[in-house]
Amino acid sequence: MNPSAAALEHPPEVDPTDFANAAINQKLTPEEKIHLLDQMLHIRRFEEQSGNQYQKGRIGGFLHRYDGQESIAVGCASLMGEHDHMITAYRDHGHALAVGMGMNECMAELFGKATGCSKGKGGSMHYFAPDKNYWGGHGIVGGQTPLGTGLAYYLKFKGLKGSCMCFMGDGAINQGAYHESLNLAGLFNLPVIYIIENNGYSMGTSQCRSSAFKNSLAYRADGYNIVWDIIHGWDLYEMRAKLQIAIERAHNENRPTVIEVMTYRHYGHSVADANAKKYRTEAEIEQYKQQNDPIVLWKDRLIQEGVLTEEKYNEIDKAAKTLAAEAVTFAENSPFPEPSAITEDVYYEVDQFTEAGRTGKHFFND
Ligand SMILES: Cc1ncc(C[n+]2csc(CCOP(=O)(O)OP(=O)(O)O)c2C)c(N)n1
Ligand SMILES: [Mg+2]
Repeated sequence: MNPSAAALEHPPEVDPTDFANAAINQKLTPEEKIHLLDQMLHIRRFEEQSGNQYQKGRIGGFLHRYDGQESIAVGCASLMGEHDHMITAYRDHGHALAVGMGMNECMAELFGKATGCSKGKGGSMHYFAPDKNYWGGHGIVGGQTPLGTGLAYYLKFKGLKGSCMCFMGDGAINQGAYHESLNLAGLFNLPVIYIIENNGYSMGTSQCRSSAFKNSLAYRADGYNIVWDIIHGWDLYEMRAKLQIAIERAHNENRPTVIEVMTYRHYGHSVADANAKKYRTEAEIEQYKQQNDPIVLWKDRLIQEGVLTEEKYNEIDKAAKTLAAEAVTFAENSPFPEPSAITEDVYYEVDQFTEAGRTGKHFFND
């Protein structure tokens, strides 16, 4: 269980009785609300297929599923503008699909095929789409935090009105790189939003056994003079309402935010840990699945609002399942990369023969 959930001491900056009333949510059209559901279902059905295909031996390496956490990536992606960026850790499928990457390129990447988003050479933990402001996909716990801080530095340096949403797990907050990042972000006033997806566990270790904290994990931000907040991640309205405040802080004041999002993963840490019931009780898993599944909650909410019917839901879900199944066929039928491709795509600047690659000077020098 996530202890932080019981310690909501920080006053919310928007109406906590119903986040649907926040201006950013009031603006949503029925079509947009359905689209958010569609995206969450895409992720859920993609992950089901990824798990199935792994078990069939078609996928090598690691695989970390995002089932249960969908509303976080989808809520955040729905708020992205031209200069808003995302970077995350190895649990990266949900963010990828949420920013608009296709199931085919994502499934093919899992299969190690040349048609994958990283040409089959990255696998599950290394999805990238720079054209969609999506910077991966990183396997080293906390390794993405300095990179995300750097992206925010870039935005400020260039005078762009944007933000970098830098996602991590609750286990990453004890890494030195995270603290160095917070220090620089607080010191330089960088438009970065550190989003801790607190699913209660780092592999098989519960939050209580891995982190020393007062009140909440986000509260540590106080020490770096960074504003922080807590979000119940399973509520898409709350996710969007509170994240929007952080985005505006980044856009208008060039200031960072730390957000702790309460969430839960339905399955094991990775495929190597399919027996996730060893370190958490069956009752806890069931409770989250029954009461805190972001898709069920959003579905119920939309039916209550008269925006959705059971029939429409089934239709959307069926289409998501079909897309996921088609992605498997696409991946199966795609070729593996040529052995000669192993030396390609190692360093972008050199491969592309860019000015930076030739001169060794990057954007800070122009
Ligand atoms: C620096 C480093 N140490 C250890 C690992 C092994 N490892 C991979 S995932 C993980 C747990 C991280 O949990 P959390 O940050 O809560 O993310 P979650 O998996 O829950 O999304 C660990 C210890 C690693 N990849 N990198
Ligand atoms: Mg975790």
